[in-house]
Amino acid sequence: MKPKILKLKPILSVEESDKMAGVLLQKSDCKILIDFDADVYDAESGKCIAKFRKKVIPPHIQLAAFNSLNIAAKTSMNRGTSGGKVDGKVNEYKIRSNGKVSKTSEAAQPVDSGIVGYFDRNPRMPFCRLTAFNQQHFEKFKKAYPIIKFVDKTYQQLMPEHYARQRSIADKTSQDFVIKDTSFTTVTVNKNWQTAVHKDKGDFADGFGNLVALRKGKYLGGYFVVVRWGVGFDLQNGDLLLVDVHQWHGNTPIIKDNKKVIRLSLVMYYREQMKNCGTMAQELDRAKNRKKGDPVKGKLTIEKHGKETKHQGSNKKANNKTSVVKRRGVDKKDIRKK
Ligand SMILES: O=C(O)CCC(=O)C(=O)O
Ligand SMILES: [Fe+2]
Repeated sequence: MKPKILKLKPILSVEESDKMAGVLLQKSDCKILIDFDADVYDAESGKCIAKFRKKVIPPHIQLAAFNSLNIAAKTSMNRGTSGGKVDGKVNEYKIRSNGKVSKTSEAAQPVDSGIVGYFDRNPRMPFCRLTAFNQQHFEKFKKAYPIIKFVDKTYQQLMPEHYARQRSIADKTSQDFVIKDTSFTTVTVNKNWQTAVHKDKGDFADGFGNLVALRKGKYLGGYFVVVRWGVGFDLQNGDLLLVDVHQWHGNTPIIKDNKKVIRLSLVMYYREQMKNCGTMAQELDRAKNRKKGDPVKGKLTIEKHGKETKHQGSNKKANNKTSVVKRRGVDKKDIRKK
């Protein structure tokens, strides 16, 4: 069956949708619910908002991903706007008592969200690295690889132009920090979490979010809603949603049948700044030799004994060094700002 083509008029202006930041949506915010194959476009600009495909992911691939990634979503305080509002205020970077802006964004509420794959530099950790999950559970990561590869292939088929641009950047990135043979560097894993209205940040600006929900037990809702068009998607097991995550979006409440129910959502993407990563060996050197004020951006040139170091960046070498990083305790907290 061919997907339905829907051309939707916005129900909110840009200004009105901006005001939705941090809001927890209600079911009534979802004016049109999509639970069939559909390509959704903005009627005014003609731009694609989303492509939704039902039951495309084989069950054994979903199950392997669920079993290995279930522990990836850990309580996090770093989900920015998507954590919701506190006292009517959207979470922003905190101003410290000394007047400086805190480098860590504090979510309004702790949420169960984690990251898998690789991560870029940030002020607190100015070096590219494996996520803590990949360092500690690489075998589990390997079991989740088939779903990542499958989603990547489907992304290529459904959005060839966006994919080609994203893949070209991924191919130019140090392969030590790209999920092998894909256009992705990173996967966000959320557990039973109704995200408040937010826009994703840090991912490839011209890319689409690739979303999957792995469901265990029965629940209703948890629809992924793009607020400006009031359009929601009901992600069941096996479904894939490619969506413009740079539009305001959030979930409707997740109404669980019982306490054991799990909704594990996976968001696969390329982190824009990872194009600046050196090889693993270079980044680990950077982690070891970093000094206050090291720039976060830009390719690395490491000076050692007056000479520029040449790195071959073999994986074996990198993995050995990873344990050094772990011992130094610098992998304690992966920061994600969305
Ligand atoms: O779980 C979902 O449906 C949405 C997740 C999301 O938007 C995010 O992690 O940025
Ligand atoms: Fe999002």
